[in-house]
Amino acid sequence: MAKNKPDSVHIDEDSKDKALEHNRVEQQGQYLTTDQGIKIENTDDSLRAGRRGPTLLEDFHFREKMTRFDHERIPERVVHARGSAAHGYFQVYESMKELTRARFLQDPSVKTPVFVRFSTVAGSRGSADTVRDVRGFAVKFYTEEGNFDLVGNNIPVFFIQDGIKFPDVVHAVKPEPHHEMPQAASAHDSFWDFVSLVPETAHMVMWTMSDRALPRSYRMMEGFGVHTFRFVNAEGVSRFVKFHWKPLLGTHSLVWDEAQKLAGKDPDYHRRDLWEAIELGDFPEYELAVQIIEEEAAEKLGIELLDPTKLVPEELVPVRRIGKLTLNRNPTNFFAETEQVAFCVANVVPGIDFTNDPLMQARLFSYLDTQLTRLGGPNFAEIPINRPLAPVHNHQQDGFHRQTINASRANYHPNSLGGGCPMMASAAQGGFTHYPERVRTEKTRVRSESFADHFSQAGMFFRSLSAPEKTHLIDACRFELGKVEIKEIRERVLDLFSNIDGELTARVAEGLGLPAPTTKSIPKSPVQVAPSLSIENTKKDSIKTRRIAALIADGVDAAELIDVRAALEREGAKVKIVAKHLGTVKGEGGHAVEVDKNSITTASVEYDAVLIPGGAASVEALKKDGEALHFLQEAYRHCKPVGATKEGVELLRACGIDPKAPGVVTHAKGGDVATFVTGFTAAIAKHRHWDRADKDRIPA
Ligand code: HDE
Repeated sequence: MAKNKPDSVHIDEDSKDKALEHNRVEQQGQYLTTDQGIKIENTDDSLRAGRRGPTLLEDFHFREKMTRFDHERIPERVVHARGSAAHGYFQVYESMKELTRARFLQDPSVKTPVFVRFSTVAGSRGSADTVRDVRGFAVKFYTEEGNFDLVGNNIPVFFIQDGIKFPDVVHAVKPEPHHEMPQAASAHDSFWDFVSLVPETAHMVMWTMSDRALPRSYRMMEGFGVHTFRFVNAEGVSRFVKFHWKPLLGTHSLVWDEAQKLAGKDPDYHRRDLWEAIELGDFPEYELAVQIIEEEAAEKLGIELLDPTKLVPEELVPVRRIGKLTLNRNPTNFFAETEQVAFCVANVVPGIDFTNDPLMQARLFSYLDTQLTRLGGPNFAEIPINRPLAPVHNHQQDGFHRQTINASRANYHPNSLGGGCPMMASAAQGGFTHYPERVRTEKTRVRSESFADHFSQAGMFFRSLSAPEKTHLIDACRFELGKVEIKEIRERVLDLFSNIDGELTARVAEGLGLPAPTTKSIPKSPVQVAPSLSIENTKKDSIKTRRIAALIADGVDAAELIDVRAALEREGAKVKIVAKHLGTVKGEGGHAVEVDKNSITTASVEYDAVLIPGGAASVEALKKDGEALHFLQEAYRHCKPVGATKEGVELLRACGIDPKAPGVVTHAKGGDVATFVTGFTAAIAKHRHWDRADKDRIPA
């Protein structure tokens, strides 16, 4: 039916959920049918000529069932193949009117629906979650003006300065072409060969060797837009903007030994963590933050804003928190939503614009291009998860799997047959106008001189880390380069490192048994040390959602365990009772304690802290149980908080653990439970206690 008025749209937190509802199909109480709706009487036996005879071609149900199965797979993403996603909403704290005309950033009462996909980069769809890698942090905002995709990572810089090198860096890090090894790992010759020959990788390599590449949880990592974007306001004034996501639970990481063990014990560790948190109502929250840089200030900054291997330290340009993202709903179907979602850097709304960062420019092309293959043609924006809530009207048509039935005879512009519709929209009517940046220059393949410094920020990052973080980074380099087979590559990487920092080079060289090259003269960064880059300096004020294992056996002091558990859970932690067998454990005085996990199905690496409750018989049994001893020793070695009450303290001693070591909290007989809980809570909030001098002699 012809209409005179443009469609208007009212968006609230549930709009996308309601839109998806049209595509959800409930199977409960329904008959099994073919794709044509024919009811089926038997799906377990194929149609055959006689009971022992051949299957007949006319069995349309068998053929359809098998054909559909044969074609279930689509190509996995060429990078970021392994991912997990969630729905939620975004709300701005106050109007950003002065900075941008983007409508979803104007009104604090508006809840814009979002879909967020987290991912690893190098591994295949079935690879483990906890590998050393960058994590993707892609957010699709379904705004009233159309979709805005902020396709970021958990690391604020990138390996290369120009997108034309992306196929090279990805080929180098992916499994090697001759034998398709190793899976989801950068610890191999081709990656480090590339690094050693491309010095612009130096800064990002510092990040990927750091604890940032081993997040504890998708809920506990930062996100970054990486490139410099533009905010443009209604007056057409443009300012540069860097986007950040700050997790409200703080930023926390795993240790490498733990990450490797988790990859075997629970390859879905991050996916499960995200899923379970949302199911339990512990909704992950992140603040959107921006660094705003006026055009005039950009030149004086001393940092090339178009170079994606550079960040702008928070110490130089403050980070302003402008709104909050809450993830509150798991997808209904992994394939339909998480797998088929298509993010694109080019999806922006009026008020947000691009810059000439050559990496960003390449990305503006690549995403839609790859999705044409991955999602089987040009109509993937019609897939429910990708469909904007804003109305879509244009003359695009046909192609594989077209859903929309355009009703107009006029499929071109200009037209008179369709009354000139769809119409153009001026800026005042919400039309997107590109920021009219002045471009007057020659065509060239030459990179700007301002992109020449590859080392000042690599050095700044390394210098900004705490001593334990530096050691983790150095150990990571020793591990990765230790896996490199060709000695010349190791030597060339050391040579590269000698442009970054002397201590780094010397300690990595020592681990590799190679001479350390002399340190080169390292260019100075405008900020020499940026404390904000160290995870240790991020907030550590809550134990919400931390997983605590209580190791128990028959004879546990059940009354006290119940008190301690309740107190920790009041702070938002999750206490899991771990024992030799499932069912119940008999507590002192006959209390029965329900067991959550039997020790054969779980391991210390799945927890943030360990509690050893009192009870003489329980502790005596644990002392003779190798699994329990290993559990505790491993957690201690991974620098996790350990709490022990009464006889529980004896188990620490049996494991060679000093009850006075950092992050070990005890309470002797007759002690005050409340004081113990306060101390243990503070130790858990700190997440890890790196300053355990004796941890390396603990066998685990
Ligand atoms: Fe991507 N990237 N990328 N990337 N990227 C893809 O798009 C690409 C880069 C990022 O959960 C692909 O649909 C090029 C930086 C995320 O679905 C592909 C360059 C950052 C995701 C692609 C980069 C990212 C992708 C693969 C260099 C952080 C996963 C499948 C010029 C700011 C999104 C797809 C999801 C996915 C290209 C560099 C983040 C091939 C050419 C820098 C989070 O188009």
